[in-house]
Formats: sequence, C-alpha cells, structure tokens
Amino acid sequence: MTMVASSCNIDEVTITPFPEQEPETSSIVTVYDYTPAPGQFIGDTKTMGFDGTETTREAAIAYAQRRLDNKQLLPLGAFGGYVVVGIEGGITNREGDDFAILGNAFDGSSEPGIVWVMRDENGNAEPDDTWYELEGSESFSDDTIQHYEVTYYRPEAENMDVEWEDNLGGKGVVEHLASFHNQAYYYPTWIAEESYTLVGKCLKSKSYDKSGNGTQWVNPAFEWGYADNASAECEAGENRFDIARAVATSGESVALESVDFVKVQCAIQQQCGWIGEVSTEIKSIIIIDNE
Ligand SMILES: [Ca+2]
Ligand SMILES: [Ca+2]
Ligand SMILES: [Ca+2]
Repeated sequence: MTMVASSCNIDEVTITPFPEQEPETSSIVTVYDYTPAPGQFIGDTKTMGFDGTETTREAAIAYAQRRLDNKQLLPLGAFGGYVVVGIEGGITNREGDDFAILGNAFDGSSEPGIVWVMRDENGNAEPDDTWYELEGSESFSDDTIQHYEVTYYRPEAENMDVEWEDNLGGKGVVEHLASFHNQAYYYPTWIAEESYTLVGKCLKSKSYDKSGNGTQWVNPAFEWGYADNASAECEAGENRFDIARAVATSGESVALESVDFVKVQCAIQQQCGWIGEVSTEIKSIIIIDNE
C-alpha cells in the first residue's frame, strides 16, 4: 500500500498502514503436538532454529509451527518422535494421491517416518479420535515391530548420551556428538519429566557403514509409503500419500472420505556413527489438488 501525503496541509496527510504480511506458505496446517525423541538436532540453536526459549510444550509447538510455515526442516529425533498437524477444512480422499510431505531425503539418506491420519470423528476439533496408519511397504513385514515402546531418560548432566530402554528388553543410547551439535542436552528441554515413552511401529533399519571404518554411513530407502524416504516415487524430496491406503492395526483397509489430522513419526531406531541417529525430518505438508 502507499502513503498519500498532501503537499499543503498537514491535516490532510493520510497514512495508510502497511498491510499484514502474507504468510510465506499456506496457513492451513496447524501444529497440535510436537514431541520429538531426543536427537542431535533437538535444541540445536545453530542449525535447526531453536532459540533456547523452548521450555514449555506451547513454545515447542510454536517452534514447530514456525518451521513448517517457513518450509524449514523440523526434526523428529530418534525412534518414536512425532509431530501432529491439523488441516483446516480437512483433506478429501480423491482419486489417487491426496497430499505430499516434503522432507530432505536423497539417495543414501532416507530416514523414514510413518504417516498416520485421523478424522475428527467426535467433531471437537481435537486430535483425540483414532489414528490410522497409511500403509507402506514394511507395514506388515515380519521384520516390523508392530508395537514398539521406547522410554528415554533425561541425562544426569550436560553433554551426555541419552539412555533408552524398550519394551522388548533392549536398551541403547542416543549419542551426544559434541563436535557436531554441542547443545548441552539432546533431551527436549520442554519435557519436565525425567523420562518419557514413545510408542509406535518400528521398521528394521537398513543402515550400514559402506566404508567399514565408520566414515561412510548409508541409509537406504524403503520401497514406498514413507515420509523423508528417497524411494522411486520421491520427487524433489516430496513423498505422496493416498488416504485410500489407511489401515487398521489388524491390517484391514479403512475407508475414509477425508481426514482432519496427520501425524508423522520417526520409524527407525538406529545410531550411525558420526552422522548420528536416524531421524525423520519434514519441511511441509502439501495438499494435492487434482481438480
Ligand atoms: Ca486418494
Ligand atoms: Ca532426513
Ligand atoms: Ca476429535
């Protein structure tokens, strides 16, 4: 807009305020929850846009909203970390693919996230209904752990690995890699509890060290159906999803006319030496309009 000024009389000066800046991207995506697992990017103020004030759940959600609004990477940390978004007006299940998720996968760097969808069945505008998995190539593989729970423990001091235990008697750590990401804690600063448990479906890691001496880790793609996954159908970092692929835990297909909420959850538990843990990252969720 313009400022209009009369030359002769100050009383006639009219100043039109600048209009509100248009948001850079679609504002139809609203973050409802952001609960990453611990990870090298969690709390990283240098490369991941945290500013150190994320000490409440609300502040963490605001951070996640800002990242997705600006199409910047939002890290989900190690296994089980997730983000839940609501889609204004919902996403209609049209013929073929309905939405896409932009990540940063490329050949040899796939960090698959499982995509879950929900309808606001009780109409309260909250994601408190039933999550359905969008089927991927590994959904019902014998190698997939259908119900995996991992409890992460807050480190006792700064610059320590984050220890975890799972529901199958396993344990491990999310390594603190100080030479790459030197924030004091990889455990989310806004989680007040001394531990927290993330639950989901776990895919068998394909990661391996091609060099044999720890210098070249490769994270191969899974065949289809995941976010942040450089599969054949992934184009320019975008993976496409069809609501018609919704399945119940039994594996039976579920017919959904539309969905209101989408959850993306890191599906791998794997440390890869100096490149750190496998961690799904996403930049945005895009509705595909086929009309
Ligand atoms: Ca569809
Ligand atoms: Ca990635
Ligand atoms: Ca609801």
